[in-house]
Amino acid sequence: SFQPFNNTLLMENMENHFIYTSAQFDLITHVLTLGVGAQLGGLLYFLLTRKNSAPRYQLSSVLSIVVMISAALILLNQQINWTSSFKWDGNMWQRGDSTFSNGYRYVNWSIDVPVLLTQLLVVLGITGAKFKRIWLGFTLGGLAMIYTGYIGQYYETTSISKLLIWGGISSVFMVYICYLVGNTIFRSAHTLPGTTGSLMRKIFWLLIFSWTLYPIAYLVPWFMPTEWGMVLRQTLYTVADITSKVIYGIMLSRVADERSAHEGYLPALQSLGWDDESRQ
Ligand code: RET
Repeated sequence: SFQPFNNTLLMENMENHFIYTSAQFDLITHVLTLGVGAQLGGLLYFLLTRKNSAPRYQLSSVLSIVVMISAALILLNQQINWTSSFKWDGNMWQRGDSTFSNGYRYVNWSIDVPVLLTQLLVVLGITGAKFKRIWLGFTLGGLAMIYTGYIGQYYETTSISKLLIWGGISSVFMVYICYLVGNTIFRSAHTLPGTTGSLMRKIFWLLIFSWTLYPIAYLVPWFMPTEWGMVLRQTLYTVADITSKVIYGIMLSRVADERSAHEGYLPALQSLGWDDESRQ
């Protein structure tokens, strides 16, 4: 059970305050490893399919590659950090000589959140002054959301009210970003060819679903301060990482390919199998 250390200076994550069974400890190790594997698989996918779409959309795959590499590194770091922060006493996993921290994730999001949102603008074909304006909203809103949450997560073992207040401030920025994303997608979706408009709407809902998992993970110390809560939190992070980065990137590259095919770009027509009249 949760062991408060009664030390307000001790700003560390709740994961450090439990003793785990081998099943609980292994589940977290494995789920963190799954995260690394998914990002590396995604990396290979984007490297190999990048050239299928027209040059103007290829930047979306390049940005996915940037996200895959930075996420694979941070998740590998989390896995190593986790396994080196506890020691096996023959019966249970006990606290070791170092501290486990989720804070690395937040700092990594400083890169991934602006990059993931920029991909949307690339695939939607938004350029010039409009690009700059929306990009600035995404990036400033994203950084404000992340850094207020970063401060808040330091309080999860000492002050739930501070956790909730910083989380609330962070959520205001998240709502703003989601509004901006929805506005950008729904305004241009009806101008897109074929099924790409409806695909973009699906991407919007995937983004809302996957992004919502992060604040739920943030709130675990409030609604489930137990060993299994910690297993849940790391699982939520991994599901969120796979959907918000890998699946999202694959869906955007599908939109890029279909748009390229509608514009007559041969490699896209060929990779989609649309060049063969008899199959259409
Ligand atoms: C925080 C703090 C609590 C309130 C809210 C949060 C939102 C986090 C989000 C993170 C998204 C991260 C992504 C990373 C991809 O690499 C900061 C947990 C609202 C939405 C997409």
